[in-house]
Amino acid sequence: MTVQTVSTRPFADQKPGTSGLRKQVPTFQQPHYLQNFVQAIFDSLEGYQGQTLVVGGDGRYYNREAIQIILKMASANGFGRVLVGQGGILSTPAVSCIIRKYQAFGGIILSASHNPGGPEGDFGIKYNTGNGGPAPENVTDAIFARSKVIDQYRILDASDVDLDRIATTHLSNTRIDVVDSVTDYAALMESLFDFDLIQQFITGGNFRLCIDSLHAVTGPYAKAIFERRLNAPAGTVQNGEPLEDFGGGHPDPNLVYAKDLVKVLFGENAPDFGAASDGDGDRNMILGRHFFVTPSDSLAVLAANATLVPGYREGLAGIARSMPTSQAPDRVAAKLGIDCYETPTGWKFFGNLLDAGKATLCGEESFGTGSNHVREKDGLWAVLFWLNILAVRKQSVEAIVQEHWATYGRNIYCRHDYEGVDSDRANTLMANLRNAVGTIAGQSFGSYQVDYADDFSYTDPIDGSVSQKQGIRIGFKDGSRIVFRLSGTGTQGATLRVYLERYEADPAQHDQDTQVALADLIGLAEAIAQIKEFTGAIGPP
Ligand code: VG1
Ligand code: CO
Repeated sequence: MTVQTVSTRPFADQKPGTSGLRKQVPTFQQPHYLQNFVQAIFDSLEGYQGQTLVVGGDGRYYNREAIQIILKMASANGFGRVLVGQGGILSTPAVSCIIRKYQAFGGIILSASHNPGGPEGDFGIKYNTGNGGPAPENVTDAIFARSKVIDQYRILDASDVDLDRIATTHLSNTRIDVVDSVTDYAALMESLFDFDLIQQFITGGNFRLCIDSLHAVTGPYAKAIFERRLNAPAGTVQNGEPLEDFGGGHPDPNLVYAKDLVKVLFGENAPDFGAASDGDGDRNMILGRHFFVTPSDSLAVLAANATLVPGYREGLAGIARSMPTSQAPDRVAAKLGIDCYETPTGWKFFGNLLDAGKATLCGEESFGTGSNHVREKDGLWAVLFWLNILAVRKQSVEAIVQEHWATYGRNIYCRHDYEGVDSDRANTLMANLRNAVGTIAGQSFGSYQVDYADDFSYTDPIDGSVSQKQGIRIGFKDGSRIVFRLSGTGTQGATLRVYLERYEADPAQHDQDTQVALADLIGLAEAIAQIKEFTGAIGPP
């Protein structure tokens, strides 16, 4: 086994987005493309010689090939040990858990999350630091800078590692441990939740649940935890075999793409509880019988009920939410007398707050919820948290949410995505908004009086780093809000995201249909941003 130094030329497009580098599979399959990015990661790090790296992915097409390349490059670059999930499988929260548990130097996650997979689908790669969380912006900036000038990479000339057998082998001086994908993560879950109580609850005959893994990474985790450890009936986990192309679907847990689950939970004789997770297992969607819980409300409900759960019995230090997430969690924080932090979109911005002990629970409107137990959002953790609360309160999901709204008021909320927009036009739309914020402030639109309008800028309270241009916010005097930003996870064209929110204090108005309740704001958003003119879309998607 010899180390080869391979000459290469930079690719200009290796700038990580909201969550790592995501491209279509053929882009990653170009000679040297993945290798360049991996070497750029290693070149931007210091002090990893002899240290441990964690590697795993969501099982999508090209996962195994990528892992073999990374193992050989990790060895050639001097890592002492690599922990890799069996079959190359590790969910994103499991990688975070393993990095922390074994005090690894960092980890590499192969995933494009909820984006479709397969030979013509998407692939992605992301570096996580020693706290288990996504690399902060100064690290991803350094990786990108390095990728633009890289001229060689190091790789071991060796045969492939058997990823399917749990065993320890060596690549030159590097120890390679193929580890069970589920064990460490499942043990962490068991340390946080009352598994005995949840087991009694879901096997007691009065409660039925359905978990949909959308043929993505959580299948083995969900089967091990729900069906084997908690004794839920076989078949509780549907679409539980990870497939390289996710069965042709989008592994995106929302009302559109998790259609099998939606059909069950909104059908006749529906179960009491349903949940789905995404490609890499960090997102979750929570459903009750004929009832959808918005992710923003979910975070608020978990926060309000946290002390019912063993891992959070002592209470919360604080809550953090991404800026476009609804302000429902802020109301819980205010009542609890704890801080609520507002961060830019992307889990990497929660890391410092979690490390500093300022926030215990975090969430994003994009079906992401998590806590200080790891440094990623965590789909199955959220499902277990809900089940633990349900097992204690013995009420329906809908009743718990209705009661929450009666106590705190309801932040009626939705997000509209305008996909496949021409990038130049999308950038012009945002530039126009940016130029207009100064004049929008102070204006009135019908009954809506603008309270503030700005382009969100975040100063990290721990390290003082500043992240600018994180989305246009227009806040109204009655607490309503419209937010505009462009997605940073897509691989083709641009996606405009419009986030809409209105606060409703009156319980008699809480059963309103979301789109109806937000109709005025939707119209306003379209007019202010000239969405029709720039995207060609007639009405919300
Ligand atoms: C989206 C979500 C964001 C999330 C990110 C990664 O980003 O809006 O909240 O953190 O995906 O999630 P964007 O830039 O497309 O809006 V995942 O589960 O794709 O790693
Ligand atoms: Co994800």
